Amino acid sequence: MLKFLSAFAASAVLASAFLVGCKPSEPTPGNGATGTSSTGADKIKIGFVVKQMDDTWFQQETKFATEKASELGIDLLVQEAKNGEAVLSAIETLATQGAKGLIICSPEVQLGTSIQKACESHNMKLMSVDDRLVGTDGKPLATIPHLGISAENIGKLVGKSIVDEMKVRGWKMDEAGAIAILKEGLETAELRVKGTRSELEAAGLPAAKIFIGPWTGAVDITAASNAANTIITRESATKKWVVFSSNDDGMMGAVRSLENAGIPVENIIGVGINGTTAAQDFKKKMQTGVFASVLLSPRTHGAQTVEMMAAWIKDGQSPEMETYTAGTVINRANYVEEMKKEGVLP
Ligand code: FCA
Repeated sequence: MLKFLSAFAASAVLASAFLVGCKPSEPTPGNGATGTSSTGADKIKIGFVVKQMDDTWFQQETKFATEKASELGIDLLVQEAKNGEAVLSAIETLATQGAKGLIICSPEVQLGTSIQKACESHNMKLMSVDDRLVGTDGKPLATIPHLGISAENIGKLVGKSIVDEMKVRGWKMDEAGAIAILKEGLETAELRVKGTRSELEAAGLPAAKIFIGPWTGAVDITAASNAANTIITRESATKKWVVFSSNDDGMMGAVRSLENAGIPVENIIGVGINGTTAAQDFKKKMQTGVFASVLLSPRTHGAQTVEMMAAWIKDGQSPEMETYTAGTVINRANYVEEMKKEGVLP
């Protein structure tokens, strides 16, 4: 069954679930008779493995996950794994530490089957967050519960925000070029970019002026900037640009490249996804090419997956197989208010 949650409805669900159902268990006190200490040796342990701690999204998500875990009396073991090898060794370490479950945003979703097998061999329950795991055939592994964003809809929100701002600035639809920084082969990224693209094309931006910059290697701001440079050099006749990607980092790398190439900020409309990294630009006194972002809910992704995994381990209650969250457009005018509502510091 699919479950769609708005970020704020999800918070409400979390809050009410906590009030009615989830009595936080007390940490098990030390017991002199058996020699156990009060260091948490008896607590349920859950691993939370993420692909990229330099993306502020994962800093926030793991922070909320850790807070929820301590509220539930669970030991959350957070680890960064930047490649497939690191994921598989993290699973072994977690098993040695006695973890009963794993929540993962894998750097390589194509490793899905190996991750699933490794978890099964250690009797560890498995859920994915953000990036859905795929099998050897490239199709999502439907037997692994997943919580992610409603990717195509959020991509459409990005597209609408770009089109609205193009109108405000009085741009003609066919005079602008678009740069999309895309991690190919990652379903959530492909869907986000597809959603934005469809809005731009529907508003009259020619498909031939949408340039995809493949985001390879480290998938960070620098790599996005490098991918954009190739396009900017080739398309030097284009003087007005819109920029989008699967997240803030991709968009911001391309915006920085345009700014460095001497394109004035009033000729750049960059709209990201996540919100937390884009907000660093909203804080700057002078306007930059970063115009807006879609604020997601790291609280829902971190806290709710921990809550679901805890209920699965403790009460045998299986999680929803698919849960999708929504987002809210933020810009210089509303980011402080919206981020406070979401519990993330602007
Ligand atoms: C992906 C992106 C992150 C974040 C998350 C919800 O993992 O890489 O930046 O947008 O989805």
